Formats: sequence, structure tokens, C-alpha cells
Amino acid sequence: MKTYVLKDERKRELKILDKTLQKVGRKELPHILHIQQVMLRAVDEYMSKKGVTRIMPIMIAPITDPLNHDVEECELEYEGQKFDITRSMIFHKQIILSSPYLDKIYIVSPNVRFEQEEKEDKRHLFEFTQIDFEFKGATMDDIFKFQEGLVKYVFNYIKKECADEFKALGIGTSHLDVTVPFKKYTTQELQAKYGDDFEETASAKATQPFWIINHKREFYDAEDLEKPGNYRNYDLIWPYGYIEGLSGGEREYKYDRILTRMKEAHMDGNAFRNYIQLAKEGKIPKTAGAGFGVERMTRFVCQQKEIDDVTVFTRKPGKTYLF
Ligand code: ASN
Repeated sequence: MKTYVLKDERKRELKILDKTLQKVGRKELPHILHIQQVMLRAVDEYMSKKGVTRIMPIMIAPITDPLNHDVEECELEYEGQKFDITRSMIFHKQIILSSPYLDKIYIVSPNVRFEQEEKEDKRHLFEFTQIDFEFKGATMDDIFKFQEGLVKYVFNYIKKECADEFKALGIGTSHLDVTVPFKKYTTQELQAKYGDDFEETASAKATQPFWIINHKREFYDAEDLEKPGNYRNYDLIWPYGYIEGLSGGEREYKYDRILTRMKEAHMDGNAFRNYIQLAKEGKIPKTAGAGFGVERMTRFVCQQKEIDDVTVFTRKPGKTYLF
């Protein structure tokens, strides 16, 4: 079938084509990509040293993360079965750990989230990669320690390996000198201090990464049963205004708790019936974990203004995509 494009539309497209090539050909890109490559090598090394097993990602699945904010549906049908494109592998992380032979896993996981376009949005890509990990029997304190160790290891590694690249980008590396443990604040205390934009404001004022704990979001993040209405979850915030870099939590894993939290979130239990069945049989283990965005970490490390400054092909909501 022949396709036709209107003349004006074609003109606009050719301009975007030019811009696309300019983006691919900008001189900073190889330096950013090299730093990212070394960063990923350092992450893999740290995971290996800590005995965390790498799992390959899946990109479509009958159930995926419901998320706690609205994104457009992205469904596929294959041989009469419906699939979602992976928004995160949260349920798969829990299910893998039902194996008595695996305790700690991670995935370099591509996720697709059809985000609504937001004004002045510097942080969202609708297609991105997160490093998603989950540990059996872990608590939030274990995750804090693990992630702080990872950040320190990775930052020291790239400072050493990428001195020329940082020079070429014209930036220093003092933002990579981190002191652990990172400070912890509750959502409530930051909100009381800075109002609704607390994350942006607190990040802009900070010179070290920090944790924000206790935020009500997806049903699978555990509620603190000793303090109902509080949640055993966390975000890691990059300083100097680079905002959220990781989110995670201890998980709900008991049948009655999962049902209660799903009900509260008005979720369709039928769609999740096989996950619920596993919980009913007591097969979902107690775990905690998190996921951090590769592009967000690269953006912070390379001190780039926009998240899309570290990508090769644009995946920023609200643009026209040619490739
Ligand atoms: N990876 C996150 C977690 O482990 C979930 C997400 O990406 N929404 O909690």
C-alpha cells in the first residue's frame, strides 16, 4: 500500500530529520556514552561482588506494574493472548525469588511508560532502562546500605576511569564525592517544610544524595503494620536539582495484605488472579528491592540539563519520532 504525506507535513518532517541527525552527531555524545558504559560495567562488577544474579529482561507480559500515576495503555495481542509492554518487572522480581535457590537478583530492564506530556519536564522518558533488583528476606535498611555502597563504588570507579571524558565535557567530578550513609527524610517532613514541590526544592538545595522515605504509592510497597498509614518504601534523590534516581520498598507478600492493598487501589483482581493465587499458596517470599534509572544516573553523573541529553534517539514525551 502506498502512503502519502502532505507537503507541509513533509517539510516539517525533514526539519525533524535534520534535528535527529544533529542529536546523533553532537560532540558531547561519545563522552556521555563512554561514561555510561563504564558506569554500567562498575554496576555489574558491584553486583557480582555482592553475589547478585543477573536475569535477562522480558519486554512483554500478561501483567505488569500498575504504577501509581496515569500512563496510556500499551497492549499487544499475540495468539489470542493479551500482553502489556513492561512498565517494570516488579512482579517478576518477586516470582523469581520464590525459587529456593535464588536470593538476590537484578535485571537491566527496558521499560515503556506512555507518560502524559508535562510542561518543563526534564526527567521523563517514555522508554528507558532501569536497574531493578530484589533481595529475599531484606529490609529497607539492607537496601539503603547496598545502594549507598553501589553509588560509592560506581562513582569512584568512573572518576578514576573517565578523567579524560569529564575534561572533554568541561565538568568537574566533585558531585561524585559522596559521603555515606545518605541522610533520610520523610515525605511528610519535607512536604511540611517545602510544600508540594518538596522533591525539586530539597534536591536543588542538597549537595549530597539523600533518601525520602514513607510515601503512599503502588499496592505492592509494604505498609508499616506497626504504624498504619505509613509505608516502608523509599526514593533516592540526586542532589543539585537532579531529583529522583531510584524508587523501591519492602513488599507486601501475604495474601490478605495484597488483597487489602489492591482493593484500596481499586485494582482489577481478576487480571492479577495468578499472582494472587501464588500469594494464597504462600509462595511469594518476603523481599525488598528497588530500581534506579540508568539514564537518570547518567544525567546526574554527566551533569546534563535534560534527561534526553543523554539519549541517542529522543524518547521525550511530546516530540515527533522518526526512528
Ligand atoms: N523498580 C521499582 C521497585 O522496585 C518499581 C518501579 O519501577 N515502579 O520498586
